[in-house]
Amino acid sequence: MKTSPSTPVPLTNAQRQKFRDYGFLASVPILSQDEVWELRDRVDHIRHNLAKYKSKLYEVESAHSERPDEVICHFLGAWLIDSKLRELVFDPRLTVPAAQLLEVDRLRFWHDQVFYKPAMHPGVVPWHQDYSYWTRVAPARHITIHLLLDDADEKNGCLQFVPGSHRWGLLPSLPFDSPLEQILEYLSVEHAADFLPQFACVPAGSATFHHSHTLHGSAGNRSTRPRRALVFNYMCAQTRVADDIQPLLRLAPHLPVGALVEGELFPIVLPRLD
Ligand SMILES: O=C(O)CCC(=O)C(=O)O
Repeated sequence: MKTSPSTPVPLTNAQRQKFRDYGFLASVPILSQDEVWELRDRVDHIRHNLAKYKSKLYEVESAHSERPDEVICHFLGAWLIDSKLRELVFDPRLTVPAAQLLEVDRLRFWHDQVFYKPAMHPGVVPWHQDYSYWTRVAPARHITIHLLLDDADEKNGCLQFVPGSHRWGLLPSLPFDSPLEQILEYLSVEHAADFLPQFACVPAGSATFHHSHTLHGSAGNRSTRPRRALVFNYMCAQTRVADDIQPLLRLAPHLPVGALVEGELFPIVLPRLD
């Protein structure tokens, strides 16, 4: 069967079971080589012009702006600026497997992220669970897709996951510039014994999928290659506001507690409504 570039390959039952058991799935091919090259250029353009684009993004990691030689580049909201990134948010190659793994029929977009690790850079992403940063919305039914724009391996700081940690309950959130292993201070004796990270070596154009409670992080880049990744965060369509002390994202309208998280910034991506 001939498939168009945007045709998703459904995940197998074995892949879905692996996600349920371990809390992550690697590595799923998504992009063609041409798309990878194009996206590298687009992401690099935004990164080189962060001062210009800052007001159009949800967030630029302040610790990186202050200490770029120590903290990696991380920003949210590039889908608002770049048309190809916007298309990807709705791309069935991302949304269909995400809905399959989340076990939902309707999927809503939460936000995107870019993580850029320059060559020979010490910056880490400390061990964390994504939902520890998202408790202002509920229920906790979210999934993260980490899509590589460079081959990622141990040397250039690929993502690492702790299998089974999605069943450990919610741990505290830590600042982005914390040391890699800070979370170990908060683990019970049992969980510390089960803290057995696995490296996710993933080629450019492929992605990992992880559960909102799976512990993950990444070490510094000891290679002469950059490690660029696009991240797409999705959630179930019924997600509601749990805390309305401020808007959920910098450019988002204020939604009251109990309101559905909906509107232009939080579109339904599956089924496609166009
Ligand atoms: O790219 C990284 O090293 C971290 C990514 C991450 O934390 C995420 O995808 O949730």
